[in-house]
Amino acid sequence: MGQSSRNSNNSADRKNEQLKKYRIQNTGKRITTNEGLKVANNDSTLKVGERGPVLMEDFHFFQKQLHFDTERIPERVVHARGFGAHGVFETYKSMKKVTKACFLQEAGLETPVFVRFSTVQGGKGSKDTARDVRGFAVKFYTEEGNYDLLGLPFPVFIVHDPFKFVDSQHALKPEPHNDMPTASAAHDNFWDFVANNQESAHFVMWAMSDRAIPRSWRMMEGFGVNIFRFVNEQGKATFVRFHWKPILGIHSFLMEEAQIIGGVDPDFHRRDLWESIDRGAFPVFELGVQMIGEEDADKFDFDVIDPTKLWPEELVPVEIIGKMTLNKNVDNFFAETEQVAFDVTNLVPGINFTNDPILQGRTFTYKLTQMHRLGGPNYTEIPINQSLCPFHNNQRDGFKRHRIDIDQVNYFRNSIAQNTPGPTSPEEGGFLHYPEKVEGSKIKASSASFKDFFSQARLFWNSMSPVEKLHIIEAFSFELAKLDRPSIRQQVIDMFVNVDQDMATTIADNVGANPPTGKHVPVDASSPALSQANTPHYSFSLRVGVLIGNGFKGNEVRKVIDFLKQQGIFVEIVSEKLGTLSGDDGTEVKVDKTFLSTHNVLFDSLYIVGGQSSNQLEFDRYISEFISGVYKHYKPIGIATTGQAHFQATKMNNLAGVVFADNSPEFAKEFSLAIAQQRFWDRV
Ligand code: HDD
Repeated sequence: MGQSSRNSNNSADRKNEQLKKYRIQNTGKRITTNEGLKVANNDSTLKVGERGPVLMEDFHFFQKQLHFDTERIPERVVHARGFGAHGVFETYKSMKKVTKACFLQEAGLETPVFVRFSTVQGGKGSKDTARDVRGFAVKFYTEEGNYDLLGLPFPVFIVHDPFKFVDSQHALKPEPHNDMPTASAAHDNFWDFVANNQESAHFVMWAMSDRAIPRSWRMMEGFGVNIFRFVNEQGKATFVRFHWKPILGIHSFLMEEAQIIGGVDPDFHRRDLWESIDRGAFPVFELGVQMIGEEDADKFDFDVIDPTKLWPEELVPVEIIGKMTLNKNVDNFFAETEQVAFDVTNLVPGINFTNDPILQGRTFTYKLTQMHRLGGPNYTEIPINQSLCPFHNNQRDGFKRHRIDIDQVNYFRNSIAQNTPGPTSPEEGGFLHYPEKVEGSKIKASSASFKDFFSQARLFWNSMSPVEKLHIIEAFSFELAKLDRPSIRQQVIDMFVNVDQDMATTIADNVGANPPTGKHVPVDASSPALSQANTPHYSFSLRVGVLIGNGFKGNEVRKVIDFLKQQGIFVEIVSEKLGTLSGDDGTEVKVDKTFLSTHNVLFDSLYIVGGQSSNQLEFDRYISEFISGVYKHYKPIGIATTGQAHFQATKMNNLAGVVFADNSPEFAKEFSLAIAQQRFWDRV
């Protein structure tokens, strides 16, 4: 097989084509049993007389009911709540020099992908906006088989030995005696685990930071966390870590917003993804790689295969090598998002394992969980999991086997089929494990080089802006205040003094613990790439709520709304009742949401127009409630000439980020710039 035929071709629609034959349209069809029998009655069970008992003979009823009784499958143990979308990955430049991975060989190659974003702690029905590490799982349907890149929005893991993974997740999940709390780590078990497994310090700093409450999955970074190897045609290996960089920048909610949204719209993130794809505002992430030559591995003050450490971008730059565009929503949540099965061992030639212990520990576990969830070993035949290239081997049978293997031979080596299906040489695209030389005694131990738990946790702290630091302190104070046991609070304070004395002392004061006595580790370095203060800001696809009643100034409001929409801003009209509102010149606007059916936390900004209403008092009260929420959360507010009355400057506020139509000829432009800025932290 030549090189070019192993490459992904440019048909991003191939997965779509493959799925097409499974898409069934039921509308307009006659109802049948699952065996295809047309039925004459679809309203009632079969009974003896109208009021008589139901008969066993009613196989149609039984099939319908029995199917319902079994229509749930086990939810994922962790990452249970998630949502997926289809897309395409485009390679920017050839990576031939470092990897023979087929989909990275040439600029312009396109590979279909399926992505599933998830939360970890909560069950399938929990809220999207929980403070949590998330999942960012990408399946590339390459010409050489499926390649899965499973990521998190943090670059580091909670433990460095997979033996403790189960403990960490048990401790994170709701406490077993009362199954509380849902989708939250704010409980004794989690923090007890943290204090007694101090390698978690770095991960916990990320979990307490704004990274754990993203504004949108579209504005969230993804990290492959584990350390992989790129391997080129010559067999030369390079250590590699993967990064997804959202082109909209990295943005977060405030803790209070995330908590309120958990109640008023628990589906916020999936709705945000769905709506942006639906409106053609496709989420885009660039793929970056950090690479360290094997010969340079010893040059750093951290062990490069330690998954609780990051490689600072200032030391090891991120090279951008492609982009992923999510451009199609699923047709059916269960068939696609729920049945998609990711596996860290889904590799292609050119991408290989290292001795990163967490990666090693993950290698067998995904297959088992998919077999358990999806009812046996044939889950790779489910349409969303099928590879684009055909598969051939001698595995047979098992629950729900779809394919009909027509060969007599189902073993290797054989003479009947001339030893086929047979292996492929590495030169022709056969996968080989990297022939790393290893030696040593069998011991149950972790490397001493992994045991600096606090230097990078402090590097992270040093890299935060003052606002981000404040948010970390608030998050710790919130979580620790919820614990039942003062002793755990104290253990956590005494642990995190190693990261920063002031931070730990302030938290101790907030939660009634004793001030810590220790000192933080002597690290002054920072990594500006870790701070969200340095991320790009755009107004594109942010949500603006227009609070409006009848009698608005048609000309003024129309121009502003048109301008915002031209910038790709999502505009929603909010008023007291659904229906149509009229302006002074006959301009009409359709109301999208009522004050009751939405909430100020669901908007990135407000445009206050005001107007008349049948219940003026109530109308004005709602507007002032919306304003005070959005003002409190530092978000931009635009005030139309008619909206002025709703917004009084006082000695108590400095009006940062509030734009008035009255004193600005370029109001729409200024307002959209304020929307792009997103937060005005200097507001009082
Ligand atoms: Fe894992 C799911 C990512 C460590 C065992 N993992 C899962 C998902 C992601 C990750 C994104 C969700 C996939 C989906 O949407 O269906 N996991 C990671 C990363 C890790 C990591 C980046 C560390 C670097 N995981 C890890 C360890 C183990 C597991 C150490 C066990 C030894 N992970 C699982 C699992 C899950 C899973 C139990 C649950 C649901 C599933 O696999 O499909 O097998």
